[in-house]
Amino acid sequence: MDHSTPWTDDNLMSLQSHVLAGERAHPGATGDFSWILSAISLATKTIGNKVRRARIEDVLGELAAENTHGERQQKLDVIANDVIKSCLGSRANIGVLVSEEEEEPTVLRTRDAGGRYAVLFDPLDGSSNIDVSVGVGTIFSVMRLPDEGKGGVDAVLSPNATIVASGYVLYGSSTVFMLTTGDGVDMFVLDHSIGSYVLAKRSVNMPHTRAIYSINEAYSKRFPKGVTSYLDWAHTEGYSSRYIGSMVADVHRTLLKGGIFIYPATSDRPQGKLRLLYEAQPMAMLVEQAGGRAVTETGQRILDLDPTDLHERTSVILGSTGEVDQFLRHVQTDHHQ
Ligand code: P6P
Repeated sequence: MDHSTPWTDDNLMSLQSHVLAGERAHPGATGDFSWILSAISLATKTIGNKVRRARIEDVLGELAAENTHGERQQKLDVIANDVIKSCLGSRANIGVLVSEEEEEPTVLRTRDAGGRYAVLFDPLDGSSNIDVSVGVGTIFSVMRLPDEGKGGVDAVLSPNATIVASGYVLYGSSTVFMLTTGDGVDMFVLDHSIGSYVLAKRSVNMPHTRAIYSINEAYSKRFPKGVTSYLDWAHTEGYSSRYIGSMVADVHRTLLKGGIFIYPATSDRPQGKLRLLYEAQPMAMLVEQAGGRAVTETGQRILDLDPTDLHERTSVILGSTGEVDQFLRHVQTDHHQ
């Protein structure tokens, strides 16, 4: 007998109630984790407000400062970084914060002083697009630190550290919060009229194939041969090309519509451009939880990579399993030639 009625299946579920429901479903859950996600929710609502009002509050444009990677910082990058740190800093169970905007991590407390988690984030990815109102985003992952040791950077780089959640918030035509805690990907949209992220889609599931590739073809002369032979194949097969140049927006489209997002190593960037810990790995966890694949050009699973530096870079190939497999066939053929 079908007990479901419209109101039981689609009742209004906020991010907060969704996370609390998840906590209740895990006996022994301490609420630690929910406490962190609520801080990320608050921070991203604040950041979204700043992004939406950028022109009005004149927070556009570049600062004289550069970030740790020699990239000119946008004012909003710095503001977003400060907002996240001020929201997370009050959570007593966080040991370390790692930000794309800061060379050194913020060590809030040692492991034995209660610092069980690290939060790693790119506060405002794609920020160079803000001036032209293209979607930008916050990318984050929550890592449970190993029980042994003091905590701090060594704990974050430890192979025993475990990513327990990852997600992003896309500040686009709507503000979308994508979250996985290891049991599928759920999508929430910020309802400004009530100031809450409301559940819009449970268990996001990527199509197995989709003839869309996303890559910056301006670098074609610097791609390895396998990448160019894949692109020649895709052109012959009539694929569509979609590239926004904002990782969160490009990955969001890939998650919802399928396809493949490729940021490969190039001759001038042999390690790739995107950062492993707070861009590639959070996105890889989301993509895998949505039924896709996330690898490097050599076919290595991104989530299996052991970082040796907080800001190290990697090539990123992620998307529908059928599309990633097709790409690897071209690249691996190239390696054997
Ligand atoms: P390119 C934005 O600067 C970013 O870090 C990602 O959001 C985006 O995917 C990539 O760089 C775009 O890089 O070299 O194509 O401009």
